[in-house]
Amino acid sequence: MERADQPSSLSSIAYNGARRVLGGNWTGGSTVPSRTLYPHQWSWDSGFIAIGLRHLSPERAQRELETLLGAQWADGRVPHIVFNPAVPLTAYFPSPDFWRSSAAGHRAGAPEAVETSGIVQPPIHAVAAWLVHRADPAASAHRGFLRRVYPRLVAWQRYLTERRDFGGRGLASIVHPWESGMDNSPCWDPPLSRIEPAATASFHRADLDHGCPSDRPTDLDYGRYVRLAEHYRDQGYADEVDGHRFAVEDPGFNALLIASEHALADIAAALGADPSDHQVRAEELTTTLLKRLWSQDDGLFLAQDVIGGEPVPERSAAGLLPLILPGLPEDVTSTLLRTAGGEHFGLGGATRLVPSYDLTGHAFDPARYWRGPAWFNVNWLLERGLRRHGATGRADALRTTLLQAAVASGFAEYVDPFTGEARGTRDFSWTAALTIDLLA
Ligand code: 9YW
Repeated sequence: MERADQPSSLSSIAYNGARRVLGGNWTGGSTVPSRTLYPHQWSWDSGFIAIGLRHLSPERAQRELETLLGAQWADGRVPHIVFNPAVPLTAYFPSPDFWRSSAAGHRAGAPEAVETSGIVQPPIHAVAAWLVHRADPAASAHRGFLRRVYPRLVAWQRYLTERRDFGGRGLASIVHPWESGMDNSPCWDPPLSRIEPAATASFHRADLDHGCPSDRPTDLDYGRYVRLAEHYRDQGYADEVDGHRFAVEDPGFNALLIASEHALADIAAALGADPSDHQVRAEELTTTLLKRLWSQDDGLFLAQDVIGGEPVPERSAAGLLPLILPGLPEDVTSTLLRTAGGEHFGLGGATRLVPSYDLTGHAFDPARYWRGPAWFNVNWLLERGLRRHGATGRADALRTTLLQAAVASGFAEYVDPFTGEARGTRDFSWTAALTIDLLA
């Protein structure tokens, strides 16, 4: 576990603290992101959590993913929340009575035995499943882990590349800001401005019972989130492009989609199946990502507003996430590396960790959720991206800063990108899980 560049005391404090957080947040079949703020199972959280858990217990990591995939809908979608029936409805908003997933008649085929949301989150899951398998291939094979999850993961990816291909070029669209995992990113402000917000008095924000209002999205944002989700629900969660008021191709979401397609190729090969369909698809999606979302002028990938028919002119850390991918042209990777370290994100200079949004952007706020603070999952992905593209020194430095910030912040949900000061909730699961992965 120890590395030459890592004082052993930091490693052991980080490891023991992270293990305590993950133990406390485990519910028996999955892990809550936070006992207070997020008392159910979240989709991309479980992917990151499984990546860390595999070092503590490969079997628990497998269960984490299998519990999530057990709530998959018949159309292949993996819901962004799987609700715990033992938790009171008032603990989190929107609760199951808002989403009404199990109500009869949904063409999308939501499960009847469990309540879920109807939207999705970024598809990190095949990446996670492959890493979990590799932690203990013999035990994984013995339990038939890959064999069970592979068809579900394929159905999930095909839901995204087929039913969510609203731009007609092969990339998946998100239909709600929550689907990006970066809820109130300034990238969603222009497409959201078309949405009439639901009246604030029509819902109760349970998040404000536990979170500080200045760290959270605004009431205006929430009014728009509620309106969009109600509309999707009232259309029976159908995915006809004309039925949507918000449809955006997000570079972060699509980078994970492509990384997962590569992971499916590895999984197929491990199962003795032909990986070539996944490989070809990953290459085609990468070509499309470059054609459609790359902006040389901005030095990173931009989101594309599918309904408005134009790129969203905002620099978000999501636009750096394709760095995790193989097969990018050399000039694109070198530009991305320059952008990460330049005035907009400041890595290795003005900032300790990459902020979620452009430091020079008009909407930058170092405290407010996805409008500036640094997040551990984003920085963990970038650490892998830096390493993949040979920036080893910068990856090592980012890794050390991540470990220090995780411990100093009490495994915070997010931190101030300049000072590392804790923001949001503490004892946050993916912060703990990715700490363990960085130590391994
Ligand atoms: C919410 C659970 C989720 C994350 C998202 C994050 C937040 C839920 O928490 O959304 O109520 O705001 O934005 O990425 O998965 O940790």
